[in-house]
Amino acid sequence: MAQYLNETSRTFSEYLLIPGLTTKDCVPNKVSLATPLTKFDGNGKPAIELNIPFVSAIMQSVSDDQMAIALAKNGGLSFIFGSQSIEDQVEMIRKVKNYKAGFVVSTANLTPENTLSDVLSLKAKKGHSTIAITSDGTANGKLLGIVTGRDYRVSTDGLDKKVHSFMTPLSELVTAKLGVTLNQANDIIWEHKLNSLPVIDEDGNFKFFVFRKDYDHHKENPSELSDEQKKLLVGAGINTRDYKERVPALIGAGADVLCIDSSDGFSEWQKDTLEYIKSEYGDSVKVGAGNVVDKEGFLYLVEAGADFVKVGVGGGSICITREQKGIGRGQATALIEVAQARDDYYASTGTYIPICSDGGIAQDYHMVLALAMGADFLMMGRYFARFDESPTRKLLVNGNYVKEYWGEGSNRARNWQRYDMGGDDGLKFEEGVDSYVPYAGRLKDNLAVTLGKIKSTMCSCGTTSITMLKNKAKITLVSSVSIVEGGAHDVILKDANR
Ligand code: RVP
Repeated sequence: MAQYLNETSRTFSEYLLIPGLTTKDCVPNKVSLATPLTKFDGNGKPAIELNIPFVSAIMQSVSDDQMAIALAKNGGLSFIFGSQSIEDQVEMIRKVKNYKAGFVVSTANLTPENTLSDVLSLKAKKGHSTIAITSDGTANGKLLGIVTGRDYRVSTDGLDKKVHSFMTPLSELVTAKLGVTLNQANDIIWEHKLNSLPVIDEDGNFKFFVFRKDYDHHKENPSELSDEQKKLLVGAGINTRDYKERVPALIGAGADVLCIDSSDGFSEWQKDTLEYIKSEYGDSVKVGAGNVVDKEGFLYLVEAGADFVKVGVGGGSICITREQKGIGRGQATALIEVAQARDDYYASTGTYIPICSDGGIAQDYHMVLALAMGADFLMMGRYFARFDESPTRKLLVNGNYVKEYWGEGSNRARNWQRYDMGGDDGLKFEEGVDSYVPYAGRLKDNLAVTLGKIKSTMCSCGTTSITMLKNKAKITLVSSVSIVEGGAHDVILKDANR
């Protein structure tokens, strides 16, 4: 006989938080939103930690290199979608890792024998006005000088003028030796009022530029998520089909963390994929798995080697899996059960495996509820799809600006691997829709408001960290009648659009 779970499966909207004592030192600017992304290592610390508890969904309409850069600059992380060729995904990862967050390998280089015409066309092609002049015109040749817009005047200089006659030669350049830290490099930049500082090795070979404007950007984004070389962190989605080719290519391109992307992750396909990655790379490659909705699924993926586990089936805003297949579970109920399983696993083994609540966040307050219910971080699609930085078109529909947003299970995405049940004849039915979401502007501005709300709620609960919130939160179920009470009611609104 089938097993019946008597507990009703519930969503976030059915819960609220009860305020706790807010002490005077419990103020929003003291709240830390740092949270683990991957399994804790032997030192009791996560191998990777996020500065805000958000990752963007592994979707064509959400997570490309632009989104990844914007989100990492603000403390979160994107998983670049895997439903594209390995080459294209690798290229996106490279773009994020080469983003100018500190030491930049120069992509605009010439030799002294090149001409002003070459300088102008390279500048037009690459968009950089600082060009390194090296012995062989590569990014690692002997540095001989640099050319910037201040070294020539297009109106009076002949286009065939040789670079060596107008470049700023090495003898007049301030340079730094390889090994310099970013802070030291910035001190040199300020001391000498430079726009760029070339970094060279002991033999005079060119290695990097450090740009003044990057440092300014860096200061504007204090929660930036970057590695030791100040390169932004980025994740990548993978599938259970071509991982033997895709994973090495992504790791080679610098992906910091991987995640197996599947609507139903409680499968032997995921186990095989995890085991392959761990046997090839040991613990040096971090990989998440999912999605699951109960303890059994969680433990299965953990035993197979997952560094984090994603929770949620059928709750995504564009997802119709529940309607199509009749599988799934209310997101809140799934999360609460898996969070308990994670805590029990930690208590019995000493190993902490972070969990991610994926999909179904429809209101900002759902985020703080999900964290209180035990999510270490949240994956969101709809939320990020609304911003300038998402990869889709912004359109004017019925007088309102919208952005396109489609599911990975829609015909448009053609991501059949995500719904793979082992056959080889493609998908027979859709599990996602093609839709619009209201356009909302810049990611940074929206995040500031959302994070402000989360911090404010955490203070109302008397907590200043996500761990404290998980341990101290008091959560109550709400009746459908009291949900009505929670909005404006029994008044005539002056702004009918509210
Ligand atoms: P949401 O944030 O509610 O828009 O949900 C995003 C999540 O929905 C994704 O992270 C993924 O788990 C799921 N998804 C993506 N495509 C589809 C689909 O086509 N059914 N579902």
